Amino acid sequence: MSRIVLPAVTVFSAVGIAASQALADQPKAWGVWMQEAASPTMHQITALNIEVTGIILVVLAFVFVLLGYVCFRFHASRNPVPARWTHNTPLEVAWTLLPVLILVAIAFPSFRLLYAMDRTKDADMTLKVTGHQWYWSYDYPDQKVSFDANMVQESDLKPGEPRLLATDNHIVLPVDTTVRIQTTADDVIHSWSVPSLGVKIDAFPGRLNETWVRIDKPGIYFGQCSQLCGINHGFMPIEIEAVSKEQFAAWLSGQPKQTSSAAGPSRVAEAGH
Ligand SMILES: [Cu+2]
Repeated sequence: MSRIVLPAVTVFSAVGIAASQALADQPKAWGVWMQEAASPTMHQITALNIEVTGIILVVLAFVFVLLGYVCFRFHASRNPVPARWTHNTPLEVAWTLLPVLILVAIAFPSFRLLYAMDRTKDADMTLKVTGHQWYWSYDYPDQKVSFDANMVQESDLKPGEPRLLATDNHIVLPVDTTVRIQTTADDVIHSWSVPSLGVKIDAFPGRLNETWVRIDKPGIYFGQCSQLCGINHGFMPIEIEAVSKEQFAAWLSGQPKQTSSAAGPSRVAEAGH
């Protein structure tokens, strides 16, 4: 299989090198490929996607070549008297077995990845995420920090802040740190999703879901609610600033303990730590 996917890997890794100059990725106009990976989960998702796309292309090419051959070879002018047989046991075994083998070959890496991204035993810290109509609130239970994060309205955007993605308060997380993420909601079902970190997890009222993230490099990462949750579903984005462990500690010490949105955190970069 590795020989089959090699051309695809070569093409896409060239794209990856070009994109890696930006610190953190975000949605772009006319973007078609996934955002640049910034966590082990997303690196594996990207790799699996390339593998499966390779398999799809091989199957697609095979079917089209076969179809072309049949159109040509059995055209009425070349084959005026059609054969009358309707069964061919070896052929039927082959076209049943081959797809099964292909699906099994896809299933193994898929399940391996599903279990890897499910949850972690050894988290260094916890971030609790609560979905509301229509904003997110965040708790760092061990550090006793809590705040709400609302979308920045278009008229209030500062230069460089992306429309519909920037939030007034935002999550700050240290890089190279395994963070347990727990999600819940206080009204309807939401979904907390950050593409470049490979996280998409539903937030249910009355239930705690868990996943984890480990961010590779500093930068600002954006996400959106991904479960239709009402009229302002499209206006409850997610903004994460990943910083060094030292900057994170400095940010934490500047946070008011156990208060909600009143005095929100400022961006670490702006505060000049
Ligand atoms: Cu929502």
